[in-house]
Amino acid sequence: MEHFLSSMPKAELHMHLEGSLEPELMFELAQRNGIELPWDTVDQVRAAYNFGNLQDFLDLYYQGAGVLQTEQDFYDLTWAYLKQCETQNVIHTEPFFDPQTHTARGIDIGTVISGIDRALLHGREQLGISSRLILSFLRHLSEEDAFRTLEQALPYRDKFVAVGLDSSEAGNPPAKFQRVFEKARHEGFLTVAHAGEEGPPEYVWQALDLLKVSRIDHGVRASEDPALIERLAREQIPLTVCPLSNVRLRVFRSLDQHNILQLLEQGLKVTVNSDDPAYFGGYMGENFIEMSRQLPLTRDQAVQLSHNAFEAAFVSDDEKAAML
Ligand code: ES4
Ligand code: ZN
Repeated sequence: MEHFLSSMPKAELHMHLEGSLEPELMFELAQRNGIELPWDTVDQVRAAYNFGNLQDFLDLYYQGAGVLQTEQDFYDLTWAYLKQCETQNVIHTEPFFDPQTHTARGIDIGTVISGIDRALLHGREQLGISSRLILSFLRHLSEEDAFRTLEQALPYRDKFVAVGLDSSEAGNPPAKFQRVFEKARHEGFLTVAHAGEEGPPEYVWQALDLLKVSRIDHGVRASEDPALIERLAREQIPLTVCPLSNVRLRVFRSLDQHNILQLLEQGLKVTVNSDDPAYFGGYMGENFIEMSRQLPLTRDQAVQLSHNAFEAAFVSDDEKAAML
């Protein structure tokens, strides 16, 4: 089974590039850029990854991202992730990046996008991994800040296909970003949003009705609302579920308590993703393998989960047909 899961072609639709920063690269970039880190060793960094909740994680994640300064740093970060994809048979990926994490530190959005885009291009040419980039707004900041970020990104509009919404969910409902998402759609971008991770089912309804999202990131708390489950199933709205992330951030007590297989059996278009692989214990391969160890995952279900991701990808029908 584990060999089957490793060799199965996979697509990833929910991962944050800043969340693929492994401690080894964090130290290398800190040294290269003359930045002091609050840890002395890789082991100390990993020991700090004992999160009580989403906010604990985000505090560390933003601190780690501080070592990313130059175009080459963003290239190296993205390239390291793509090399992991290669070893795990991830043949298509749609990563997020958080421009505000960097522009707030005085880094130009062009530096960020150019480094990422150069690595994604290289990944297509050298590794045969297709990709689409998603710009994600930080929801703990204001809608005005998101508008400014979208304006700054428009000169690079051909480098990303969608906008998303991440960071602290509770208290920052999708409704707060209705106007900036409308502007993004008007500019031709698709939309997605994190909803129903720590936030209530109501936030999933808002993401659908107010932000007109094509996919819901996480969405696992939809199981608390039968009418919402019915809608997600009827409209075949993809959910980008992140099993190891949900356990590390204590959305579920353990993987054997996760509802991913129930959601799948209820007819929802569920996918498996790594979210922040450097922080949550693994990439796509580890997510599938840990699921098979702790849940009664069948081969047919694994194939269905993988197939769903290709179907939910932001690529043309012709490109899908070539990947499937
Ligand atoms: C995130 Cl797991 C998660 N939730 C919300 N925002 C995030 N950014 C990076 N990972
Ligand atoms: Zn996420």
